[in-house]
This record gives sequence, structure tokens and C-alpha cells, in this order.
Amino acid sequence: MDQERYNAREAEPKWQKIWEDAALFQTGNGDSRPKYYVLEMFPYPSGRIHMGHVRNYTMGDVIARYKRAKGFGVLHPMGWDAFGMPAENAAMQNKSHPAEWTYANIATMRAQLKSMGLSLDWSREIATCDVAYYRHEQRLFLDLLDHGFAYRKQSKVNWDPVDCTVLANEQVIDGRGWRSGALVEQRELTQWFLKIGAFADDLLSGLDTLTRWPEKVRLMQANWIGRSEGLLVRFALAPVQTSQESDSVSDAVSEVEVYTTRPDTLFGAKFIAIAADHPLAAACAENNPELADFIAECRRMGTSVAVLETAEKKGYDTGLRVHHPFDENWLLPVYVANFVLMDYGTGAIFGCPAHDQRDLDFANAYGLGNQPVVCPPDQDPATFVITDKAYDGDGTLIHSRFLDGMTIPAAKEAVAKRLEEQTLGNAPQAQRKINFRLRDWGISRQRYWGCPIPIIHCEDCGIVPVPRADLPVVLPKDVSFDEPGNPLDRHPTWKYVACPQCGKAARRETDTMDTFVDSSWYFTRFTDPWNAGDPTTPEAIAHWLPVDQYIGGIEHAILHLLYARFFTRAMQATGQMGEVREPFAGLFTQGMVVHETYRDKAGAWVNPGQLRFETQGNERRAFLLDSGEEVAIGPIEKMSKSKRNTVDPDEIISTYGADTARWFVLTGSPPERDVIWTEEGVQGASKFVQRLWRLVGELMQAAGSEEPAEPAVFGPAASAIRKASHGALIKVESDIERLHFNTAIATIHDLANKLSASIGAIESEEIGADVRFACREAASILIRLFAPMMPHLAEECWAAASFAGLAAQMPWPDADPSLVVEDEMTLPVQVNGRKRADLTIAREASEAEIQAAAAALEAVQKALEGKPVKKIIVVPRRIVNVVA
Ligand code: ANZ
Ligand code: ZN
Repeated sequence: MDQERYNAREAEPKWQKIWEDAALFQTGNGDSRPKYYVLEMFPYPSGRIHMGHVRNYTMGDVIARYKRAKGFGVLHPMGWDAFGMPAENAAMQNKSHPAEWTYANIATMRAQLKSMGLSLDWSREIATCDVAYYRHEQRLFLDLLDHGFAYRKQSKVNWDPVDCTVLANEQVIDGRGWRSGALVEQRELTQWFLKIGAFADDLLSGLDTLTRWPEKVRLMQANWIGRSEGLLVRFALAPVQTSQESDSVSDAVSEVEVYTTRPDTLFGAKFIAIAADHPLAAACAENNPELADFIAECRRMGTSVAVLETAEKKGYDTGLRVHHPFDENWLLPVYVANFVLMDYGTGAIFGCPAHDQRDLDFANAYGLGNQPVVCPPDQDPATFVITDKAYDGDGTLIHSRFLDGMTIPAAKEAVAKRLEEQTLGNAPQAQRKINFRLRDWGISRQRYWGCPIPIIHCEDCGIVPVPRADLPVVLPKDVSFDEPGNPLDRHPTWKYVACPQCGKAARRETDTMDTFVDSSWYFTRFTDPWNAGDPTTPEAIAHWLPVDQYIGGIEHAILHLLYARFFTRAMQATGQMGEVREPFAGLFTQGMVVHETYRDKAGAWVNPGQLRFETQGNERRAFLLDSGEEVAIGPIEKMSKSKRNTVDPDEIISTYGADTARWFVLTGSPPERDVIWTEEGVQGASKFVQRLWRLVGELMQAAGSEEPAEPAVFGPAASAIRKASHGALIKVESDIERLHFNTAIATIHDLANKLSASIGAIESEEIGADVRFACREAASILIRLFAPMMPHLAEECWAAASFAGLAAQMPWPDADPSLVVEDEMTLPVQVNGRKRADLTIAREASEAEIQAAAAALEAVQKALEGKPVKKIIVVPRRIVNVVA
């Protein structure tokens, strides 16, 4: 190995081509090795890859390469989540076509991913906007429809009148569209829904089987599904004297049904509250313009959880009264309230201010008072009062007649039982009910760039599915984005078709599917993307699924992962999923790549690429390269275009090479945490690349050109080398298995240090067959250890060492555990109580030997600053303290 420096810029494309020509990472179906499916969440083709992608895909690639070396048939595919709004926005801005923009971005990003040296099976590439993909999605939709998992219903939607589209609750901020800023209107639209609610219980209990998912994600999903066991209780309306209007209402309607999970608090009830959209509210508003105004105001506010939790609690007294179920003479007022949702429970509640914070805020605002009925264990029932903080903890029932003295569960049961037996108008007054917060999934989008819903509307036949033989329903290419609204709707011809049933003129559904549908089943398509006839192939599903390791951002903890879990169940019901119950056996959510921020004098964000840095002592200062103006160094934040603190992967790769970038994003922080991008860090990684290159050269020089047979005995120098390499091998293997990439990297650093030290200490006359064998073995192990992270450097080293074959094809080395039996220990060494060094020494060393070795340490000498040592205290196997 005569070349001094490793040249990443030459080596990387060279090895990429060699891998590609050998089709090394293509995995056929019908592979007999045990399977391993590793998948990173596929990217949206927004334009260019960013550092978050680099980190995400590097992690997946380390696993893929490692598992391949371990003898698995690895499936590691890549595709594009390619439908969605940004393409339409770009089309509007650039007067281009969404397809053009999307495919150009895909081409750019594919080239970028290839330049990272990812071991992907590109023969399986899919893009969700390809008709080759979405035709199968249409087929899946028809299957779901046949099985009753897809249906149409009228629903209230948030309508953005500027963007002319439906918005999710999360997209309505302070009553305005998140993008357009327009006041959102409530509209009744008929939309397509998927019955995710039918699987609520199974989606919840399935979480228990996902032992390789982060606890946090499982909890978030459980909360989202929101199972609760409660009671439906009917309250009888009382005739009202005071107001004419409400009197007529109470003639027509006789009761209000509420849903409660706390029937135990029934004696603490102070009011009934109904949603603004409750039919009773509408009935009361008919002759009450003030109430009608209030209802309109509630609607404008929107119904997102965030809004409901933060908005001031407001209500309007309808004048109606109900009887308490346990006391004929006890009347409760009925309010319309802004914090009650129509689409949960029954859209009506009884309010117990003492034990529910929202109810308390409301009661305090309207002077309704409160009555505590659960007494905390450490309180005296006689003096326990509630003022502005509701008590929702455990305790004993008080002020509750027949419930007094009971625990909460016992009181719940007692109330349920009694009300089930009690009747109101011939029916039991209460009924037990399990509720889920999870709503069915509205998938209709009034957009062009999505998968067309394969439905035809006929005046005579109603809703007619497009016959399977007529699929795909292809998006028309000739559309314009000059006006807001859905271009499919105003297309001159596309939607006009003959009814497949009666032949009469009919029209196509012009809504397209939510893009979350596209990503709910893509991982199944990767198992056999060549199947033109069906979405999936049973053998391929049975072989490859579930995904063994899925990697992506925590931002997808709820929706995407839940939808994919739902699709797995629904597709199982339609016969496309074999026996697979869960799509992702292992899930890992990686942290972000973060970076310092900078602002110039005017307060504008500045990109680090425009800066020069100066360091004086502890102080770092930054200056603009062109003008020399000093800029302020701000906090470290997620890399984002808006703060301009991004680093372009292309630039890093062309300056330092992909291996350096890959290495850096794995260093330092645990992979689930954020990693701080710094220039010094990248330079450090780049230096380490060169260091490994030289180290392998040195090892091979010591090893000589001939491969010796394994000697029967190894001297101390050779043993030390073997111990270091096998020890690192065992550690890196267990680190990668547990996805502790950062500690794997630390171990490789440590191994490099140990090997350098060993080689440096060997005199050339000492080099016998045992050392030559150990050095060759060390080089071979070292290269294979860093190959998953720095695959190009590994190939270059492997070739330079004249080892046979390609590093990427080599099996993972076998460790010999007998070589690494611990006969050394490492002790921290303090000087006057401050830790200065670590001492590694034989476990059998005597106290005197330890004292001598500690005193001789360079770091200790330095810390002593010439002062004489008074004594050295050795706490056996724990610590050494040097006192000066
Ligand atoms: C009386 C009560 C007393 C309640 C108390 C809570 C505490 P989960 O567990 O999420 O299912 N609720 C019911 N329907 C509602 C709606 N449409 N909009 C707003 N709130 C609604 O929550 C169930 C509880 O949320 C129910 O139990 C009800 O208030 C409220 F000390 O009934 B509770
Ligand atoms: Zn028809």
C-alpha cells in the first residue's frame, strides 16, 4: 500500500459502480437464506436530500450491510412517496406540471442517494405517483369497498375557501387555514371513509406484541386510539316555565343522553353541556338568535384538540332543565358549550366541576359552583374543598348518598348497576359502553396530484365501482393550475364516462386519495414490485413480511404507523396479507440533525457556508466571508431552510466523501437523540478515514505478503493484538444488534488506538509468524467492522490488503471469545480528588505495582505540576488517588 492518502472522490464512485455492475444488493425472491427486511421511511421527493435523510438512510444501511454479512438474505428497498400538495403548489408557481416537477426531483434525489453508497436494491424502486403503483391502490380500494371497509358519508369538514380544499383539524389554526390564512368554513361534504374504527380494539391490543417498538410510540398510539369504558346515561328533560321557546323544545324532545367515564361522580353534577352541533342545540336556537350566534361562533373556532384545550370555556344556557337520575327534584341546567365535541360519545356530557378541570373552569365562569364527591386519602371530608383546581385522583366517595365510603371503581359499578335497572320511558336509564377516540379515516381530497378514487357516479345506479378490468383510472395529463380548486373537476372530458352498469352518461369521482393511503401499503409492494396483476404476491408476503427493522422520524409515530397497521389488518381480511398481523416488527425513531444558527446585524438568518470562524480561548466568533461583518451565533436548532442553518449533503460528500458524512451522522449521540453537526466534527471524521487507511497499511506491512498458517502459540505482542481485535469484534456486533451505532463507532476508535499502539511498540526483529498472523487478522477484522459504516473505504482497504473478493460480500468475522477473557482492569486515577487518567493494568497487579504505574502516567505527572507525591491510595479494583 504505497498511496499515502485515501482519495474518497475517486474511490467512492468506482466502488459504487463495481457494486452496481455486480448487482450486489439485489435480492431476488426465492432466496433460501434466512430473510431480513430493513426499511427506512421512504422520502417525499421534495427536491434534494437533507442531512436528516443522510442520517436515516445511513442507519438503515449499516443494518443492511451488517445483516448481509451475518448471512441473511436482506431486503433493503427504496421508493418515493410522490403524490401530494407541494407538487401542485410548485406547478402553480412554475407553470409546470406536478409530474414533471416530481420526476425531476426523484432523479436528483436518486443520484444523491446513490452517491451515499447505500446498499439498496434499486431494482425494486417504486414511486407512488406511477400508474404502475397506484393502479394497485385502486384495486385495494375496490377490495376494501367489497368488504365494507370503505364507505361514503356526509360529514362536516373544514373548508378552506382560498385553497378550495378540505383541511384536517390539525391544519386549522385559530380558525384559519394553515397555508392560506383564510377563515375556514364548515361544510357538509360527502366523503369517502375507511373503517379504521372497526379495528380499534385490535390495533390497541396489537401494541402489546410490538416489543421492539419504542415505548413512547406505543403509548402515543394507545392514546390516539383512546379506548374508554363508560356509561351512556339518559337524563329526562323537565318542563320549563320560564321561557316559551325552550318549552316547545321540551315538548318535542324528552331526554338528553350523555357519555361518561365517571358515573361515580354523578352526585357532583352541576350542569349538562351539549355540543354546538347537537340537534337539541339547533332546536333551541330556532327561536333564539342569540343562541344561534353563539353556535356559529363555536363553529368558527374549529374543533381541533389543540383549540379545544386552550380556548376559553364558553357556554350558553338553553333554559332547559333535566332531572338528576337519582333525584326527581334535583334539576340541572342544560348549556351549549364550546368544549363539547359532537363526534365523541353522544355530543353531550354531565359536568362535574369538582373532578374535571374543564368542567370546573366552565362552572367558575358561569357561577355554577361545585360539590366534591371524591375525597383524597390524605384529606378530611368535612373540610375538603375545591376552588380552581379540580381533583382527578383516587379517593373515597363522599356527599354521595348510597355511594358514600366506596372506592371509585366500586362506585362506578354501583351507579351502572342501579341505572341499568332503573327505567326511563320503558328502557333502562343507562347502558355500558366502550368508546374509542379513534375516528374513521376520511380519505377524500379535492386535489389533482393523488390516486384517483375508482368510482363512477350514475344518476340511476348510484355509486358504481369502476370494474376491475377497467383499471387503472389514469390521471389526465392535460390539466391546468391557473385557478384554485381541483383541476380534475374542471377538466373538459375526463370525468364524463358511461355508467359501467347501465351505460347511461355518468361521471367519475374527482376526489383523489389522501397520500397517507399511498404510504400505508408500500412496504408490501416492495416484496414483489414486479407483479403486474395484483398488488401483492402471497409467497413474497409470507417470505418477507413483517419488516424486521423500520426506521424513521418520530413525527410519524401516530398517523402513518397507525394507518399502516390498519392496512395490514384490512388487507389480511381481503386476502392480500397472508398471516401477517403487524407490518413492522421492529421500529426505531432516529433523532434529528441540528446545527448552530447565525444572524447578521439586520437579524437575517445566515448560512454557515457564508461564514468564517475565529476561536480565542473559549470564545468563538463568526464573520461573513464576503464583508467581514460579525454575525451573532445563536442557539442550536433543527436544520431548516427557514433558519438557513442547513448543510448540503452534496457539498459534504464532494468535499469529504460519503463515508465521512455517514460516519459523522452516527458519531457522538445515541441514534435516537439529536446529533449536532459541526465543521470540526466532520473534519475529525475525515481525519479518521485517513487514519484507518494508514493503519490498515501498517498492519499489512507488518503482516507481510504471505498468508501464514495459524501458529500454535502466540507471544505477548501477538496476543495483545488478537485480544484487541476480537474484543472489539464482540462489542461492535452487540452494539449494532442493539442499534447503538455511536458506541460501535467509539469501539472502532478504541481498536484503532490499541492497534496503533501495538504496532508502534513492535520492533521489527520481533515480528514472527504469530505477529504476522495477528496483524493480518486484525486488518481483516478491522475492515469488516467499519465496512457497514464506511463501505467505500472498506473496499479500498480490502483491495489494497490483497484480500480476495469484495468487502461488501464478506461474512462477518467470527470472534474467539477465549481470546478476550478479562485479565486486565481499568482504574480511574485521581490527583488530589480530581480525575486525571485511567490506568489499565493486570488484574493480578500488586498495590506497589499499581502505585508505580499510576505515578508514571503522563497525565498524572502533568497534573502534579512538579509537586512531590505525598501518598498514593489504592482502593482495590475501584480507584487510585494520588495525593500531592
Ligand atoms: C362526567 C365526568 C366527571 C367526566 C368527571 C369526567 C370527569 P374519555 O376518557 O376520553 O373517554 N366527554 C364525553 N363526551 C364528550 C364530548 N363529546 N366532548 C367533550 N367531552 C366529553 O373521556 C370521557 C369523559 O369526557 C366523559 O366523562 C365526559 O366527562 C367527557 F369528574 O363525564 B365525564
Ligand atoms: Zn347506471
